[in-house]
Amino acid sequence: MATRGKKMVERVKDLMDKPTLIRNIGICAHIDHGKTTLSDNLLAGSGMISMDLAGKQLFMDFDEEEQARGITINAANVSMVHEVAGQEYLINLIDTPGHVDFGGDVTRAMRAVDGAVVVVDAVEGTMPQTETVLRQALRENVKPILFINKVDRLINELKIEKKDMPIRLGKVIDHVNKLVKNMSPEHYEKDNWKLDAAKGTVCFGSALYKWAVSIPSMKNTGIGFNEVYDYCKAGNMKELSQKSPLHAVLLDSVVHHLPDPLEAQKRRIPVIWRGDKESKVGKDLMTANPNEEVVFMVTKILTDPHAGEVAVGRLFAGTLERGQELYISGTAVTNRVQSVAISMGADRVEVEKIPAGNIAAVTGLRDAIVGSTGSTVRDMTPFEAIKHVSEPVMTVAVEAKNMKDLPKLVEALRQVAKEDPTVKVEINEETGEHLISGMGELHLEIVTKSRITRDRGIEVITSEPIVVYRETVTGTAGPVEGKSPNKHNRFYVYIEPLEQPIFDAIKNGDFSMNMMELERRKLLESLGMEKEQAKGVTHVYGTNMLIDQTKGIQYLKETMELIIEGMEEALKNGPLAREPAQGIKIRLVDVKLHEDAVHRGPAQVIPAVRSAIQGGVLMANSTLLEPVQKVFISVPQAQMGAAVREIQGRRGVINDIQSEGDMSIIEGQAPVAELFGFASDIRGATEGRALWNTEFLGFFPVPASMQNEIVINIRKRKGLKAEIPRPSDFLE
Ligand SMILES: Nc1nc2c(ncn2[C@@H]2O[C@H](COP(=O)(O)OP(=O)(O)OP(=O)(O)O)[C@@H](O)[C@H]2O)c(=O)[nH]1
Ligand SMILES: [Mg+2]
Repeated sequence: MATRGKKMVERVKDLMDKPTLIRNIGICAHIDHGKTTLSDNLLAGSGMISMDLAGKQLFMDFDEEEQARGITINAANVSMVHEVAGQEYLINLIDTPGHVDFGGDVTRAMRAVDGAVVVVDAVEGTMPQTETVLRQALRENVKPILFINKVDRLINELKIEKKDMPIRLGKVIDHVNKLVKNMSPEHYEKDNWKLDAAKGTVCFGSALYKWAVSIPSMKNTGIGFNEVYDYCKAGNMKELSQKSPLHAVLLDSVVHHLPDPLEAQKRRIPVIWRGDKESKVGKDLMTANPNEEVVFMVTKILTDPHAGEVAVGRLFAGTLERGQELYISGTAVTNRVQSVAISMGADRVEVEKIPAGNIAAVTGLRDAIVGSTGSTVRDMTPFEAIKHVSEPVMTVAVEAKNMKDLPKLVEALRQVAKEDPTVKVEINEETGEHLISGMGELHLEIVTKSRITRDRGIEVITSEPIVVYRETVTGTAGPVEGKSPNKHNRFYVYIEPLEQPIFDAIKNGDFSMNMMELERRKLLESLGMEKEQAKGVTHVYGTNMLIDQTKGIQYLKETMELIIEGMEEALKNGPLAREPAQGIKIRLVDVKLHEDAVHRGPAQVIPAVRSAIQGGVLMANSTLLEPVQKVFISVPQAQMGAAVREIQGRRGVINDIQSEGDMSIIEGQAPVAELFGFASDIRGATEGRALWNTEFLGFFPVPASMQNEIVINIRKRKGLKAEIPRPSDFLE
């Protein structure tokens, strides 16, 4: 690998500044559909690993935990060169995980790439995560092509007949097209992103046995479905893979149908960057101009035992070089670029410079977190935040086993939070009991066992996971008066539920405070907000909105920062159970301020605003929300009843049951709180015959009859007064 890698680097370097010869692609799919095996094929095709090892080495699953569990946990990057029709191309590839707990890595990878190879298992067909990854790609304006994998299983295990093969495969394509069309009619129709075998945007094959075909490839190789069928039946896939190798067929499709960075950035910048497209830097972003200011977005942070922290991301403009000072969004500082490198799976190879349109690994950006924009431009409008589809639903408390590890643990937790924005960390240096929230049990296990104990040698005691709740309002209240401790400042607010369409727009990134003001107002009005209110939107915190509807109040402008701080304090830990608040609209309608700045400082304004909001929330029918997951179960007919009962017994709902041959596909949903232990229960109930997976659905109100009890339990656990709080606890 070392020598192969070296030569490769030289070839990569030669192509880096020829954007039309670059493709930045992500491999994404439902769990186990064969992404990493497919990536091995491409690596072998480029000569980076031996063809014999492809499919066994799982080069991109270089973490020992990944090898041990047989799943991908981390998205991994590699740059390689392929020759297509006599021309060399640079392929920057990201292999993403399929397990839902690591879905955040897929979302982040989609920001770095321009095209996606969506892999679908020919036997399983499209699955819940297929839908999710497609949605993520489309949202980022990343163009998909389709690879239908494991076709060998269709022939050798399912033993379908030759004539049924095109029908069966056609069904998968139709289904994927239906998804694309529903999710994004514009992409489907206007951009012509419909997947079309005749055009070559669909390939069929077997990553394990290293062959593939597409309609264009059939014309060149003479290998079509008939031949594929015969080779598979004859157990001679080796010859098939020589006549029609996967890497050649698929990369042909990648090169012809996925956009180069020049074409892609024109289309992608408007959705991922809200700054002025007509400005100098706006134009440079749209054209991936390598000769101007640097604009880099960090999509992944790795900790390397030697190099320390490595920020990997997409360079959208300028050329990265050692020694550059980059402003890091969200901080007041600059960081000096210490090295720039290209990624080679677990390894990185340092290079002199990397021009726009590539994926780069940079050291020295110690203040960057995943999602940061690093730029030579001061006050650069940052890229839009990466919107994750799932939210943390579970929390564990961790404590250092040895006192001496206390500071190291705090440091490790800070680092974990920087690397993975889907992990929420709450550090409590007083009690030493820190909270880590994540997507699920596996996610939390990886954070505690791999990231903290294995990578950093810190032994910890971890609690059982507990559910994360949210608070919101379903009624309205106001005007609620909040008084400052010195009584000289008063704030009057209305508390209301935020309109659902606006809530959704914030969640999926259609709305952002980075938008130009007029554009922002227009959007809010189109989503049903009154003009007056849309004009007053001052701050968005999570999915909560502060609207200033006051007029001509002296000193208000200079006080606004403190008001915002008060809002954030009130909503970070809601008044009901100190869980985060969501979907609350706060309208500030009147303010009285002391004319002397000394008497309207932080110690006065923050508590006044905070208490008005906390009291107001409790008056507006405060409601506790719990996370709910979709549950998909595939089980033989005979065990269907038992599987259904497993969901229903957990305050669950069955949404759909379909049968396919002898199998039933059950789609339901249930609260996370009830799903602990589901794995072993469903195994027991169905004699181990059920295949199942879950996906985040959202936060929903707990049953009204249970709310008080749950609130009191959370409060007890947190050491709060074991009573339902009242508005008067916050207001005078
Ligand atoms: N029969 C057959 N098995 C395959 C094929 N491709 C992959 N597999 C097997 O499917 C399993 C999963 O393959 P991976 O490549 O790890 O799948 P993945 O999509 O990367 O999985 P995650 O990253 O964990 O989501 C492995 O046991 C592979 O050997 C194929 O074309 N045919
Ligand atoms: Mg994988």
